[in-house]
Formats: sequence, C-alpha cells, structure tokens
Amino acid sequence: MAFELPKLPYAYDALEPHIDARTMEIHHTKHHNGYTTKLNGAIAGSDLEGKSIEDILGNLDMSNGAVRNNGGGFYNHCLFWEVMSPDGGGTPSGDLAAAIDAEFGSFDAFKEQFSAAAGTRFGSGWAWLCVHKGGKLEVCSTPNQDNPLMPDTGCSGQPILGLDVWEHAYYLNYQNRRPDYVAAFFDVINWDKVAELFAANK
Ligand code: MN3
Repeated sequence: MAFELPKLPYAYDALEPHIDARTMEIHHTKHHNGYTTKLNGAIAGSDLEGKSIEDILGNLDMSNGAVRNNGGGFYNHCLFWEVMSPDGGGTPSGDLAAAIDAEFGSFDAFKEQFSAAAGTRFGSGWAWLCVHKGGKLEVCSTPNQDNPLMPDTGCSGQPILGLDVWEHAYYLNYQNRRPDYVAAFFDVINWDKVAELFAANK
C-alpha cells in the first residue's frame, strides 16, 4: 500500500487570519503532495515498501537522502495538519498542562522555549514538543525534514506538536516575519489533539 496524502481535517481557509488559505492550499496540494509522491517512488521495490512510516523513520539509514527528506516531509506534515484547528488556541488542560508545568515551570515558559526553538532554527526546519515514555517532555528543533523519530537528530521521543518553519509555510502572509507566524501558530494549536497524543505516548 502506497502512502496517501491525507485530507485536511478543515477547509483551507479555516485557519484565517492566522494562516491564510492560499498558503494552506499550496502547502498541502504541492509541498505535502510532492513529499508523498516522492516517498512512494523512493521506497518502491525496496525492503521499505509496506512498512509503517514510523518504522521506516525510526530505523532510517540517514545517508538515504530520498527517504530521509520525503519520508520526513510526509510524516511531519501529517502531524502538522492534525495539531491545528480553527477552534484551537488557548492553553492545554489536565495531564498535559501538569506535565508542561513540571518540565518548563509554566505554560508561558514552555511557549517561550518552543518559540525560541522555532525562531532560531537557521534556514528550513521544524520545532517540536516530544514526549518520552514516563511522560517527560522535550522541546527541540531539527533542520530540513528531519524529525525526532529519526536516529541521532539531537531530538528524541514521540513528537506530539510540530511547527513547520520553512518559508513556504508562512512567506505569502508573513514574508520574513517568522516570529509573527510562530505567535499566530499559538492561536490555532489544537491542544485537545496534542493531549490525545501525549496520553497515547507517555
Ligand atoms: Mn512544509
């Protein structure tokens, strides 16, 4: 079974004014679609065909550029769409809120650390919130389409929140103002989904 581009769980214009419809449409139908198609091409006929994306990335030969870039791109965007919602924003509650307070001191301190990870990533990449078995949280960032599931990226654990800081994710609306885009992301974070991923992977 080849990997398929997932449908967005909301309309392209649903995240406006925080993320504009044109950016969402191009990002989904061009960028994510491209990673998906190229991933399928890269694994076709190899022993990776038929494996789950988590299995492929977790055991990745990092010298395999085609699978690293396109497998990462496929997985990262699947998570990205899921952790945003037109009903998002605000702050988490319950066990996730308690884990954030325990690790970072407060939600505001977490937000500052995550925003710094996103803001200081040079060039293209992602900022992540990950959970380790036992419930410990970690904020980190990776270049390009790398992610914490891959070996030796300097990030580890299961990603439960990911922010795309490639220029294609924000340039039409924010031009070079990445910090404004990162701030806007916090207005659309689907904390219910992040809490669900936290509970399933802690
Ligand atoms: Mn992207």
